[in-house]
Amino acid sequence: DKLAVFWHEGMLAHDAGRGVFDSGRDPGFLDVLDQHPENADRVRNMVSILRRGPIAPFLSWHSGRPAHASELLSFHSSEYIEELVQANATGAKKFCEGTFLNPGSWGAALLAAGTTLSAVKHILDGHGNLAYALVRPPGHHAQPNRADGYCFLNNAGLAVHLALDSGRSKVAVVDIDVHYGNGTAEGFYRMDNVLTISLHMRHGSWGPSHPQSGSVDEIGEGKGLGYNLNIPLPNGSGDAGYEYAMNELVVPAIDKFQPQLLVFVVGQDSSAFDPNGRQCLTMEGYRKIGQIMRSMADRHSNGQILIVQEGGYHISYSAYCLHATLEGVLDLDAPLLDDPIAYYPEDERYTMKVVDMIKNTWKESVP
Ligand code: 6DK
Ligand code: ZN
Repeated sequence: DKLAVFWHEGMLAHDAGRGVFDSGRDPGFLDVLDQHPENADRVRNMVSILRRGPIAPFLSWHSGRPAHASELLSFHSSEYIEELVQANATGAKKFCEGTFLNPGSWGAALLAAGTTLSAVKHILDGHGNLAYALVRPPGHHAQPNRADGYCFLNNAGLAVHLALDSGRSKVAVVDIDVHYGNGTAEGFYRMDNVLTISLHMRHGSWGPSHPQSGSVDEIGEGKGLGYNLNIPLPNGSGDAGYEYAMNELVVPAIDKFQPQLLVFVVGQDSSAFDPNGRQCLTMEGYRKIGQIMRSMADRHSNGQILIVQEGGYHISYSAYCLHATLEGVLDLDAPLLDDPIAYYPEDERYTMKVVDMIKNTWKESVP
């Protein structure tokens, strides 16, 4: 069974601008501004590694499509959609810090939502068990009433609603983007048929961390009490910490909930090299998380997983981590792709040995 990749190059038309890492003052402090971290190039590299990397034979490619405005109302309010349509008609609008709707953005956002719907429909219609929506702009901060954190439409949330409407009675969302999936959590906060789980940077563990919520005591409300699991992890958490959190928290929660569909919300900004995160996952950790997700899907949802793309800002390592994650989900016998960057020794005993050697050499060579 191949993993179906849903993609549409129209999503490259969203240009979020430049310079979000400068001071925000006018004039800024810097002459050379970086691209907005959520740029088209990062996704171009994801497309190319999936087409040209060793995973290519295990994938099939499918075109995405724009969502109809009416399809957005399962998750979003009509007032908010009207606000987006107006902003697009007017030209451009800054919704909040780092979140710019420019000409081309609305078309891309509609494609991201529609492409995610196509991906989940592929599973719901029985065409395959594994589908990946390679989409931008991202969605997991987008709330029913509000754009937030580079996101306009909650792509994964819309897919969850389509699954529910198609007769799946329980859906679980596991979000490993380094930021809290606050929009998705909010959309399902009062529901007991959608279990939302997010692993993310603990608020306060790093200056500009986003959003300012996601603590462990936010567990849902009303009927939804106990159906939102937040796993805020300390700064610097890596492969071992994430695997432990998956096995000790996520797996038992999913086993108890017994979802009929798993939605795996992925962001490669939990990697060790991401400018927008301070966690330390490597390809190995991503591969392991992918494997764990697959084993849960095999146990509960007939192997069915919808994977939805969110953040991931290192221009090359994000693509590699995506490759590793999908390898894990495919449950291949051996890793297909070596890590080009990350190498960590077990501990620093070797460093100390080297320091001792230098100390001796220095002593012997100085007259
Ligand atoms: N910084 C995402 O990866 C988006 O989760 C992350 C959005 C991070 C926003 C960081 C931010 C500030 C805030 C105030 C002042 C300066 C900098 F949605 C995803 F793309 F997936 O706001
Ligand atoms: Zn993120």
